[in-house]
Amino acid sequence: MEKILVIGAGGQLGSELTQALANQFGGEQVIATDLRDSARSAFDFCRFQTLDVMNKEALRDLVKEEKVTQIYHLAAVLSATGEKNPLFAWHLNMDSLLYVLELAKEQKLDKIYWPSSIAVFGPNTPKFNTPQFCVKEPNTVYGISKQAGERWCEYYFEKHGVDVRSLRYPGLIGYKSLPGGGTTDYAVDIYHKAIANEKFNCFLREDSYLPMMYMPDAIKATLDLMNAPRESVKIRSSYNLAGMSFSPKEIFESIKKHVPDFQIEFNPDFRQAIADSWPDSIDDSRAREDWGWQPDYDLDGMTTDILKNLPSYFPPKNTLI
Ligand code: AKB
Repeated sequence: MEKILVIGAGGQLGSELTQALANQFGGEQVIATDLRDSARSAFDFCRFQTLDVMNKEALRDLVKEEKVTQIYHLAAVLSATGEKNPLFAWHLNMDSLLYVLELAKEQKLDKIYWPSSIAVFGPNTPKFNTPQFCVKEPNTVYGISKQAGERWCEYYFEKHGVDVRSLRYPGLIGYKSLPGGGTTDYAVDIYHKAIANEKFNCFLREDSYLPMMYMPDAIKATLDLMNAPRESVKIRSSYNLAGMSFSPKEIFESIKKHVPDFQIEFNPDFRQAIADSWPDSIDDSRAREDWGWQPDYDLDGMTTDILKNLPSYFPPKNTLI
């Protein structure tokens, strides 16, 4: 019987992935953990415990007491926040991964999931249809920690047989939770402004293309990878993964089809340089070949779904319900 531990469950990805894991394994088999006790109320469908992943003794105790078999380690400082406190971001992102990998080796855990990101790529990476294997040279602390993390994952697989699996997520867009501290987060905020009938102030240029993915596709990819037979998972650093690519202007136009009066202005800030260092689009053919990856959503399909569902999760401020 699998026992699943999700670290950083209260985050944008964690809140939806934990629900999907509870659906697959049963709520009693899933322990959601987060640094903040306030996250507890979102996890009435599974078990919840507060956990600071930097407290490696507490982590080890929990894994041993609960006979955990799989860890999904989602806690991280993202790209924009990471630049404000680089040493803290490095410390948190790197040390926590090493604690989890060591624990997996020591306790002979079945599987580990750890998210990587398109942030592993940098200004010298081919920008279009970025290949799985190419020059990386990331220039954000988040990207550097993800690249180093990928090397550690592969190392623990090769040297210690730890079954660690990973995806290089594009910008993730969902309506059920708020993101925190990423460069791609404008593509979440813009929907909130649209349903509130407010003008959107975009921190990227109108033509700044980035790889993106709708959350249901990200959840599907994660479960598909984790449920794939061990021998099908041939890449143990992290898989390139693609859903769609668009610019701020294109997402604005997609929303305008539903909200004709919606307005936008562009005021690029320090996050523009981060976006400029990342690819426009990603070649994910290895994920398609090795474990059958196929996205379901394009930009307009995502926009329609978000605008239909977002108001019930985050009612716009100026609407009485
Ligand atoms: C970020 O913008 O930092 C993240 C990412 C692309 O990993 N969404």
